[in-house]
Amino acid sequence: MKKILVTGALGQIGSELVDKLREIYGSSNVIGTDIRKKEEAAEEGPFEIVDVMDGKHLNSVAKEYQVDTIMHLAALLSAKAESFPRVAWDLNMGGLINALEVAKELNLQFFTPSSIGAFGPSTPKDNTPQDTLQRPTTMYGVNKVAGELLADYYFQRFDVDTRGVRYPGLISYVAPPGGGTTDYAVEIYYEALKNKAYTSYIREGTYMDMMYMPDALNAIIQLMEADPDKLTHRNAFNISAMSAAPEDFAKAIQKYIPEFALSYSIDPIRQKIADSWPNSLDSTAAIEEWGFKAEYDLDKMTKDMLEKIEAKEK
Ligand code: NAD
Ligand code: AKB
Repeated sequence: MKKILVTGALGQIGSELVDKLREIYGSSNVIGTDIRKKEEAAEEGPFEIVDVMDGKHLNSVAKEYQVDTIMHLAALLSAKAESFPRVAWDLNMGGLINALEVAKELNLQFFTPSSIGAFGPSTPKDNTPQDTLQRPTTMYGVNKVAGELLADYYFQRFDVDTRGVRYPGLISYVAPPGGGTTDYAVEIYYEALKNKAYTSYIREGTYMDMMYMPDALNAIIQLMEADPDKLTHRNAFNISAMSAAPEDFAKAIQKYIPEFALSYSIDPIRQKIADSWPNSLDSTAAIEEWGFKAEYDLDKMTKDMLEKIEAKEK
């Protein structure tokens, strides 16, 4: 049985990942940690306040609970990182190396997500290969490329069992997104139900890869349980479920809310970030090496998102 510590556990991914891991491995075997506390309901299992910038404390909590795995999620996302680049560097790199050091010292399996943000304007835009040019022009992207390399380094140099994926924009209804470029693809569903209209800060025709949260969570579990002998790429597997632009979301929503109207008011900072990212990723390596498969396309996700948000907001 695994015993897993999750950092950044109250964020968009962590809020659902911790519950899913607890269903699989048992509540007492998943230790949620974050720099802040949950406001509303009590946690269903162990939870500790941990600032990932304090490596000693992270180490002592991992030791106290005798975990064998660390899933490191604490980070600043792309739009926020562009507003606070120095803070992003300190957290995204400092937190990561602290978590890797804990994994090295305590001999833990390690997971951390990279992103489509690890690519830049000179990367091939369509069906972006697994191994290709990575010259991102955002602080978030610089952090993600450095993070991919650092996780590879800890595997090669110290034999830490590091694994990771490059997530697309993630869409979910449980916790709000934390300040990324792809957040519009979550907001659009809430606004569709509330106001039957949405003003997108991303321009028409801007394609980015997206994925529904259940597929993102399954990917973590599958990759972490994969036979290590089959993994050629350990960190930063491209994974993709759909490539979509704002008008594609609008069309999918209009099947359920015909009067839904989409308008645009472009945010130049987030548009510039989006323009520097790929349109779609090639997931062949993830499919071949550990059997990655996405269950949700845009239509199936849209139906589920609208139903779940409606039920939640009642
Ligand atoms: P998020 O912003 O929703 O959550 C991050 C969490 O980290 C928050 O709960 C925050 O309180 C916590 N945190 C911030 N500073 C901390 C600190 N010093 N110590 C401990 N905790 C701290 O992020 P997310 O969307 O859940 O993303 C998690 C990881 O996945 C990040 O590495 C992100 O880059 C990556 N990722 C996310 C997406 C996405 O669409 N959500 C896509 C690609 C990659
Ligand atoms: C962001 O927009 O910053 C994230 C990501 C794709 O990494 N959703």
